[in-house]
Amino acid sequence: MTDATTHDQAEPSIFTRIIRREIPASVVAEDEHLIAFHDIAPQAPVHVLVVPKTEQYRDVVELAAGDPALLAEMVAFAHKIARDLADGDFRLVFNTGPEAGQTVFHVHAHVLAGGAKEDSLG
Ligand code: DGP
Repeated sequence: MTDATTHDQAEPSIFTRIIRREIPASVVAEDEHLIAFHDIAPQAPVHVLVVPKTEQYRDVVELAAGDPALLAEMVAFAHKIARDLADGDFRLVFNTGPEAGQTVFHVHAHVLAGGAKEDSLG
């Protein structure tokens, strides 16, 4: 069975299209394996998506099984973004499966943080 949410997509994911610069995004960091850009519908003062450039893994469960080192890179990337854009503290959310709210089946982490360093009460 195929539908818009299966992994065997003939079409590149929306995130692959951002990686290829086919559609615009506000990119905050990028390296050989990962890209990070602001979420189009932010749920926190800082809401950045960290996305592997490979679209081999549909969710964090597949990624953890297939390439745990890349998952560790995502965590380190998220920490750097939280330090650069906020006070260093952050939530890391991996929606996993449609019933949990996952809508893009190209693994990604939501980095949610408090905002500008000068706004921090800490
Ligand atoms: P999830 O629900 O966990 O699959 O998160 C997908 C997120 O991707 C959602 O918060 C909105 C974001 N998103 C979807 N399309 C685009 C886009 O074209 N640009 C950007 N920047 N974010 C997008």
